[in-house]
Amino acid sequence: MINLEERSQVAFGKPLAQIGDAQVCRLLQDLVREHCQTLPIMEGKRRLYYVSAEFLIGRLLINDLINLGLYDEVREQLAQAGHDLAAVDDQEVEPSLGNGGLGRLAACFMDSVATLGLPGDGVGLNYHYGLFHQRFVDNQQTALPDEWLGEQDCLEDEGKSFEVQFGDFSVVSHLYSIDVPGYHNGKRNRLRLFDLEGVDDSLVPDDSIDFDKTKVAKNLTLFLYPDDSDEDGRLLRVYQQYFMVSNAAQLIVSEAVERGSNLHDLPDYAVVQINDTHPTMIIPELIRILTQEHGIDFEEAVGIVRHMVAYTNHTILAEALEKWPLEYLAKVAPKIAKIIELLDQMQREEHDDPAVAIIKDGTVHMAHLAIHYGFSVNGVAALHTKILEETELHPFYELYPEKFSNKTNGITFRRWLMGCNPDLTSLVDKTIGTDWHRTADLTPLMAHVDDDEVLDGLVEAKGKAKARMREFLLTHQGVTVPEDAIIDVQVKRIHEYKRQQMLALYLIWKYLDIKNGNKPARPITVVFGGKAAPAYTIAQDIIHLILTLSSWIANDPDVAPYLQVIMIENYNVSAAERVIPAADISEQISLASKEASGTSNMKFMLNGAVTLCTLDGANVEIADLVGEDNIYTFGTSSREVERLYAEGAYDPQAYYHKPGIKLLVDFITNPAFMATGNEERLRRLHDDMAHKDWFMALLDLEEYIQVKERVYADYEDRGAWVRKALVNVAQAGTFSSDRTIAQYNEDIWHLVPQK
Ligand code: NTF
Repeated sequence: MINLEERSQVAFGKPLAQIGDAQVCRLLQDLVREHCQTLPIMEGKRRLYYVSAEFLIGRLLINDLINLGLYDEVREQLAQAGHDLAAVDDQEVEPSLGNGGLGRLAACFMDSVATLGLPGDGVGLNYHYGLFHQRFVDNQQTALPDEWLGEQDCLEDEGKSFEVQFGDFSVVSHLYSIDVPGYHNGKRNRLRLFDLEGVDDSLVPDDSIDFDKTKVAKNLTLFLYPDDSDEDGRLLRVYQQYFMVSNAAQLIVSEAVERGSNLHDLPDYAVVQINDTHPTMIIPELIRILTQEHGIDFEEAVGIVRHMVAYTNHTILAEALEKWPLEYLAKVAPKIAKIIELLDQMQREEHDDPAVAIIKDGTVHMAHLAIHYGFSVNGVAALHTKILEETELHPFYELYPEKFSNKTNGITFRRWLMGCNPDLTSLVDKTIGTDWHRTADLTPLMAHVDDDEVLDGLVEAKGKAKARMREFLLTHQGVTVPEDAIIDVQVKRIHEYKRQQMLALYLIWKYLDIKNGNKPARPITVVFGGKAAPAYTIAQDIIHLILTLSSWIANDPDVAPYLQVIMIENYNVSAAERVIPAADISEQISLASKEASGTSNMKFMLNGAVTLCTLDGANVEIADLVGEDNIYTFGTSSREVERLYAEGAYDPQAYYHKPGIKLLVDFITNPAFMATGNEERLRRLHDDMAHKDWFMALLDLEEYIQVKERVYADYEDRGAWVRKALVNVAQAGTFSSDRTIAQYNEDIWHLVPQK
């Protein structure tokens, strides 16, 4: 039994009804913390260590209340005292420990690992200022430090420290952790975050993310992905990575020994999943510890590590596949560089093929190291894994077919339905009962696709979610969204391959069409959200185009009543939780073959949005599940895209000069429009699209415009549309991260679940 009334009296000497949202938030955080601390930590001889540079965990309060089984009771007691849980939740500062899909995936996975009763922890770094806080000034992105640590942060001090030896100095770490309670199972795991002892926050100014990158012994855990456009920045990333994995490896070895390992049997005690290539140096680091600190001979150490490390690939984009100059590694961690050279030699003795070499021309290919010296490689959606096997990693697939497998991504329904969409959750409960809370099976909803009561319920739930989003956008950005607007959303990191610029070109088309007198049946609100890496100029230009278009349209009285463009400032998990439940249309328009999986596509579907997509990543699997009547697909196939690249056969000029396209691209540099924005940015983007267009936005543009018009028209057949939406919800169960994690465990980790 919890008694918030009494807690309020004890903490603040006031009745619950008389304290503010911030105080209520404090009460609930204390409540959650106390409950978590009473839960035993999951036990098991063999444990998972999920090592990741990012954990985009989002606010914890609601998710923890749900998992601890306190949610309904708390909501009720708060309501009786006149408090709204969502408003209280808004008081929590969102931790800033991740960036995009890869980091959010890691967070969903931790929730599912705990929920399935598997003993396993996340291991990463405690960034004081995260990636950055995005602010828009003059319709451009500026990056500020994201200060999330403070009085009410969620970190527990584990009281553990390790020494990490770099080339010419050493540092000491300090371990903090965040509880990860399983859903209704009375146990917890932890997210374990290493910080740097003596880290110096004063290196960071208030109003920028520039800092002295050379003061490594003081800056290591200040930022996630510090700018790597210069050598100091690249070296700093290597320092961070080695700091992360050295700590992780020392933790793994010391805990295995505590549990009884003699280290020759280490794989019976620990399995390490490395999330993308950032943690790859854990392979040589474990070998170093086993050989140099525990006297195990080199070959045996290599064999031990080979049985305990598994690698997940999250991208085929060349620039995201990490390669470090060997000399960087030699400077940061000379012992590790030496071991990598030995591993490279060993590998060459087995396979005489430069395509699979670890070191090429003095450069270390981190993915190659992970594949040769790990026991498992997986892609994150069926198409992505197929591309890895057949193309990108084909020579490795020939060598080690048994190491490869697919693990299609997933999302936790605790956060992405129960937590963020209470009205849809109650509708589903009322319609099919609550078994899905455990099984994620929503297919019983299929029996209701012609049930008017359920369809009306879905319209009502969507309406309430839209109201919450409108309130969020009004308070956070001062924009008013029309009540009856179609909500059309593209939220994700800004990147050319995701093709936000293609949606921007559509908006120009739509703007001109409305100017020509073709008024849409109802207002359309297009919502963007996402950050661009500070060193990625074209992505900044795309943000500028979107923001400039947004103002341009808002200032045109002929068009503003029918078309609205909003770009959410500082898009993060909390904003996603407001926007995704409200969406009617989910934009997943990457150039086919380039989006490894996508995970927002799954969140939108689960919340009853209809997907408008290319056949890329997990969209392919969504399309198979819902059937062609319940999704809109378009665009050049991934096979054809691969051919165009291979043959250098795509010529953007050929598309640019089509009259219908030229008009749209040239709008960007039309003098009147340009006068409202930044000429340099708009010209650069225009020229890039017309002459380079590396991710082929112009290739698919005409078809995209046609399909979007069809989507908006179909939306007006309200009965048919809502039916589509319900089919999407009903088929989303496959994308529960509980399913994904069960597969990782079955095929890769082999942990024994706790009952
Ligand atoms: C991302 N990769 C992919 O771009 C997404 O398609 C995928 O859904 C997520 O990973 C999760 O698997 C990255 O963020 C990175 F860093 F690998 F580029």
